Amino acid sequence: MKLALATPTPEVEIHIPVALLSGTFSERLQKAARLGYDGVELMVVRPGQLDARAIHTQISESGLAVVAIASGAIYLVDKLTLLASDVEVSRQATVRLHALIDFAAALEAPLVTIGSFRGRLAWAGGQPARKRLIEILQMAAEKGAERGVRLVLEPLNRYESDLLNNADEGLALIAEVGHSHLGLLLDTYHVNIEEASLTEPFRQGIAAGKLWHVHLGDSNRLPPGEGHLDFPSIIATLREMDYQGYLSAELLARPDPDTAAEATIAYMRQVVPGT
Ligand code: LER
Ligand code: MN
Repeated sequence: MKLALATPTPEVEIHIPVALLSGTFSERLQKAARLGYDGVELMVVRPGQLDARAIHTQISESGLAVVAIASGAIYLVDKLTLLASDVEVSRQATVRLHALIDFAAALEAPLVTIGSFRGRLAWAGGQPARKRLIEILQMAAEKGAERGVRLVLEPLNRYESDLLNNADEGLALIAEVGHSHLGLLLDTYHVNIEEASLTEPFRQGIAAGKLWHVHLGDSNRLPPGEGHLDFPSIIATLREMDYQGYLSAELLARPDPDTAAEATIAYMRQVVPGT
């Protein structure tokens, strides 16, 4: 099973609490490769400010794969969400999502994630906004299909989202959108808060052919092994179900971003034979 970690692209200047590794972008790539990670999940905010070709070359030279383009930092930095109270903000967020898909295609990244970037129903006028999200996702998935990029929706815990808190809800919305290029991302930290079982949601997502990405974080959002989640059971389920995606560390950079990245891979090597 392949391991990745989440780290920002060079234009992101503010601190992202769940981003790993310190130093320049190039130093972070070198560190990830040296630690033994297989890939990086890039937290992108303004793709228009990035030279995709140069980044593609830099990453290829590091020997890493770009496993996903993450949208969460867009909300943190630019306060754009797909479901915003201001229709203009929502429009700008949709344009940004399309730019992320183009950026992913340029980097040959297979996935674009949609977690906190989707916004909240409460901000966008309640239940009717769900229909708006479905339309936005249909159009974005269609663009993804043209570019060879898939989108993954991430259920978030109830304190961070009022729309999609668990795998059931995620899979239901994905079925409503009904597009081959929209799937599911499960984050072990959110699964622990919202689900009745720590393993069934993974089984369910894979059985539906929709679980394409996994975020790693322990019960306290620290590196795996530093909380009380049963990672061996999660990994056994993923193996049994022949999960083909990445496990991508997106967790609190404590005590510092390098130590958290080292602790994650050291622990995962113990519980995932062959990493
Ligand atoms: C936020 O808690 C999270 O898990 C991110 O992946 C969502 O954007
Ligand atoms: Mn996550």
